[in-house]
Amino acid sequence: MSTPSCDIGLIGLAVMGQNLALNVADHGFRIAVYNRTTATTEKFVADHPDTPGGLQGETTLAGFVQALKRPRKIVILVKAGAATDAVIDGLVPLLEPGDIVIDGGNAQWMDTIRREKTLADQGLRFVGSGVSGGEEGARFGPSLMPGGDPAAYREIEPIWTAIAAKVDPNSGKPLEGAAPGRPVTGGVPCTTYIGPNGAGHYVKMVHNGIEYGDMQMICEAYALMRNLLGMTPPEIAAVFSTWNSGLLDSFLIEITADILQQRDPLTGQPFVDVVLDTAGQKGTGKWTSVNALDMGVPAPTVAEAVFARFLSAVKDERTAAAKILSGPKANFSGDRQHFIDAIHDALYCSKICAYAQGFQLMRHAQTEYGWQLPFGDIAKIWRGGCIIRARFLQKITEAYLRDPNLTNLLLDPYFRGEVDRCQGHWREVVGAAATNGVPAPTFYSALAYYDGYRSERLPASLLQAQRDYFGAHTYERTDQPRGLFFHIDWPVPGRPQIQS
Ligand code: 2AM
Repeated sequence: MSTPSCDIGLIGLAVMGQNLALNVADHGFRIAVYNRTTATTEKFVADHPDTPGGLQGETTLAGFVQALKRPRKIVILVKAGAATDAVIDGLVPLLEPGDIVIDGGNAQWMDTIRREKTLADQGLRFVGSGVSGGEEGARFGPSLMPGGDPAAYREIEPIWTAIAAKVDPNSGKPLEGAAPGRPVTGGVPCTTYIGPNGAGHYVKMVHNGIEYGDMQMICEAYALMRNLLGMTPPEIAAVFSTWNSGLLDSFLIEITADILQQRDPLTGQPFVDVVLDTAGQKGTGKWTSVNALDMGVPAPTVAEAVFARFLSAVKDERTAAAKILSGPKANFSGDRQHFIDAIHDALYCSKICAYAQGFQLMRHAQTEYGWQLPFGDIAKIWRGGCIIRARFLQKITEAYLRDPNLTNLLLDPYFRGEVDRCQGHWREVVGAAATNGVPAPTFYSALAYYDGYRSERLPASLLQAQRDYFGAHTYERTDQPRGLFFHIDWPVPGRPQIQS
């Protein structure tokens, strides 16, 4: 048996796995790779003979495990769910105490909690690491959200730090210029230890929930410019380009400007017009929303973004309904530049609310699951590599530096001031969207969240009275301490008296 020579191993050579393996090898680490289908491994290794660290293809799991220096570090990047369990089951009998298994897939955090416990019972260490940034991120620097045994993370930290995206320490902007074999040097790496067991995958899920919100909000801004202002896709692209050098500077705004400039190679039409308007999803936004409902945390804007995708998916029903249901005809007669600026502010405020909701979710989850999440650092590692990377995140980091126990992002002095400054425009846009029949569900939802959150008194008093009326669910009184419950006997038909 030859001496183990690999610093780390990776199982699963689909797109993400291949790109992450190349990223690791670019940084001088020798990596063993294994894939269920051997031909994929052989082709991958043959296609990349000259990486700085070196790729070592293995055709059996046993050979793969033997190629690794101890404690072994094995990244699994297969389809989340049953495939991950199948790979772990095959691997465990070949491992020795102290070895580290890292799931880099989009696992559901409860699965990660379960797997971490099962492996810990067998003396093995398990890290569930969120990996965001798609193919490009995996290749040149993703945002990494590792959770699990802290000592296990320390073992993989040099590799995680090397392969993560890097941002400028002063501006927080992602550092560019990576090329195969010439990775970015310096900068602040977009990885940090998130917390025990499923914390990393939980935070990755919330990242994706926020991403759903960000994307939908951009689409609503586009729809208002297109359908209410009658602007063409290239004109709207120019607006997004301008926005990308201001407060909204972000990867998603940047790619939106590119997309809106793109023409369809087949017809020459604006590309956005030939794409069918039905949005797909892989489920992380839904998980985020289900978890919000399970924990009883108000995260309506993220959920609204998921529902907007569902509504887009019932294309046939919408096509039929469009012929039957009436509404106002969009008609704009104001100052166009003023309204474009107002859309900017509506998008900005809605975005602040979506992030506030995402951080609220994490705040509740840490109580639910016994974590201590580093909120400021989470915002920090989202500044580069991932899909929601944005200048804005620097401000969230600063907010949590000011107050690590911040109850809600909306209460931070900076964000409070920004919403105060921009809310007039936000209300104007929501009003115009409603008046003109342009659906803007996340703009509406975020505004309702904001107004609800700042309301000392909500009509829930009436709601609770209704519950007491029909179901004797009791109520608390404004003039009595919390936790004391009262009930009055409501009239029933034929017995119309009220008693106290
Ligand atoms: P394959 O190339 O042999 O299909 C994405 O599907 C990745 O996960 C691929 O590398 C795929 O391997 C791998 N994968 C999917 N299901 C798997 C399983 N049950 N066991 C091992 N690898 C699996």
